[in-house]
Amino acid sequence: MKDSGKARRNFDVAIVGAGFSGLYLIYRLRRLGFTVRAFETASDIGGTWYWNRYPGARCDVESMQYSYSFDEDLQQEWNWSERFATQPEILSYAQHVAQRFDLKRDVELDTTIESAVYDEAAPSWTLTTDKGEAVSARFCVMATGCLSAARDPEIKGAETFGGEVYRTGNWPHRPVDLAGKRVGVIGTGSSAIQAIPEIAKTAGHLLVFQRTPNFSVPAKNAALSPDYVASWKDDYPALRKRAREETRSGTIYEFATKSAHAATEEEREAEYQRRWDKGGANFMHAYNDLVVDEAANRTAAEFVHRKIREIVKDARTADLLSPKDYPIFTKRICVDTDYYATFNRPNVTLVDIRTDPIDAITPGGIRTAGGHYDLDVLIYATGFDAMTGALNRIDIRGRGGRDLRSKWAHGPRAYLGLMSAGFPNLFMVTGPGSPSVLSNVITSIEQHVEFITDCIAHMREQARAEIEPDAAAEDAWVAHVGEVAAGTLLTKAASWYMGANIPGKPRVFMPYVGGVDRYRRTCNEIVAKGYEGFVFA
Ligand code: FAD
Ligand code: N01
Repeated sequence: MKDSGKARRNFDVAIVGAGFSGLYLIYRLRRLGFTVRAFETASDIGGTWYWNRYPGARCDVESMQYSYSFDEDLQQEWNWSERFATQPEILSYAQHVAQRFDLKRDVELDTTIESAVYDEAAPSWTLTTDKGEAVSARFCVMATGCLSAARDPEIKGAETFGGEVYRTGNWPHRPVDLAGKRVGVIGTGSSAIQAIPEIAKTAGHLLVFQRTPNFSVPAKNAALSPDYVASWKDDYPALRKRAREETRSGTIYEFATKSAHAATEEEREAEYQRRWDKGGANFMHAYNDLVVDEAANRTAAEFVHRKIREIVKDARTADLLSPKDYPIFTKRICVDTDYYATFNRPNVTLVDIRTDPIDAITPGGIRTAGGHYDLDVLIYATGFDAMTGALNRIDIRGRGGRDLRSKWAHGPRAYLGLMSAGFPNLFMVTGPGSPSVLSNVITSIEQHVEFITDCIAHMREQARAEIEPDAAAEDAWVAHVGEVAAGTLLTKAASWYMGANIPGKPRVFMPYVGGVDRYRRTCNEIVAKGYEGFVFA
């Protein structure tokens, strides 16, 4: 451990991360009278919306819903300009919240937490920063994000590339000029699907290196009308309550109550078309069995295949862009603006690296089995070590010096996705086993933060020093998360939900498919029963 010689500091609660989770934690804990300090790698707050500033980056949950609900004045005073907010607008919203509640004074920026070690005698956590400073706190909350550990793929020769290199998950803060350049994008996930149409507008030539095609639906983004904004603001408390308590996704969509099999082919076509025209992820709620019944699912997948064939003029490119080896909605649905149509541009080429794999990155571009592609710019849109990546990058040691990485070597284990047995007083926001990435994440963040901060306040009232999950309760929750996922089609895709995008990562379905409504009820019942499944000391 490096030693800065600075006096060791002590807080009631240490928070790692200053995205939407970390900011709300500071707000709640401070109001409850706790001393708190958040540590953030980035040079400013905002998390996801600080790092992912690639061209075209925006939200795919409608802006009237992708925002905090905890303060009525806040949600009334903030004005979103578009149906799906852009990254700069979401970042300025985060800045507005931080300023309004004076949150930044408790955030230490440009500071990465490298380790967190539990001292059973104290009891407290000692966090060590990359500057060699040690900070101690009775409680530690990991607000490190589910999609914050961006990754480069391991491709031979990557370090030899002589041109410019960018990553969607860590895009530069200065303007990037791609005008007239030969640009290569590796990856065709949500980030690439948003970025590609924008990059194509300026690049001299854009080569898209695709291994697995993704299903995408049009955003049909537009400026928000005053009437639509008023329809939300006039009824915000009730609508937020509905999203929280009556939806699986924490977002209000048009939820169907009937099976795809209950409709005729013509009715299905009309319904899919209506939702396609309206835009957004609402498409996936056309029938109530699309993620549980393969035949029902195929009707939606085939509709999107037909759309791709209609939009993309070159039949071979259309075929390559059509996912065929996993059901639709089993990877996160992408929401785009002109993605498929972009492949009609003369300056855009799709390279199928499934049949013509990348052999190496060279000083001048990418060499595949079939040839060499000359590039001035290489962009990695290759995703994240999701859900566990940011936690595993920290050396976390709990009771008896046991480390979390070893405990999770065969897959993450956490009770409610909030705490892991053997790691007392260490909480996680949107941890594995919580609905997190399957929901409007801000809805989930608010629920977790309220649970965690209420629990810490409860411990103060009850003069309790320690909390951790009972191992049997944790085992039962992990089994439940697996069972619910197995009852859907979601385990049928090699997705990042399953850890399948990271070589060597255990194939375990990580988020909780049961829904935010059911999850919230479960958490409330657990609290009502005196924090059932948790052990206090
Ligand atoms: P983050 O925003 O990821 O913040 C975590 C912070 O922790 C980061 O700033 C990171 O630097 C910091 N950190 C991590 N480890 C350490 C460490 N060891 N030391 C110090 N700091 C550390 N969700 C939706 O619901 N709807 C959407 O439309 C949507 N769009 C998205 C688009 C993109 C491009 C991405 C990547 C994610 C999207 N998400 C979306 C998910 C998004 O991550 C969440 O909505 C939300 O912003 C997460 O907030 P957070 O504070 O929990 O985590
Ligand atoms: O990452 P991804 P992302 N060689 O993992 C490819 C949220 N998000 O950043 O599928 C070649 O989805 C990989 O190919 P394959 C959202 O939750 C939301 O795009 O592994 N290719 C894939 O095509 C989303 O799901 C929005 O075969 C390689 C791509 O890289 C999540 O973040 C916007 C490779 C990675 O796709 C992650 O999205 C953006 C290799 N070695 C993000 N390794 C919204 O719209 C990886 N790939 C709200």
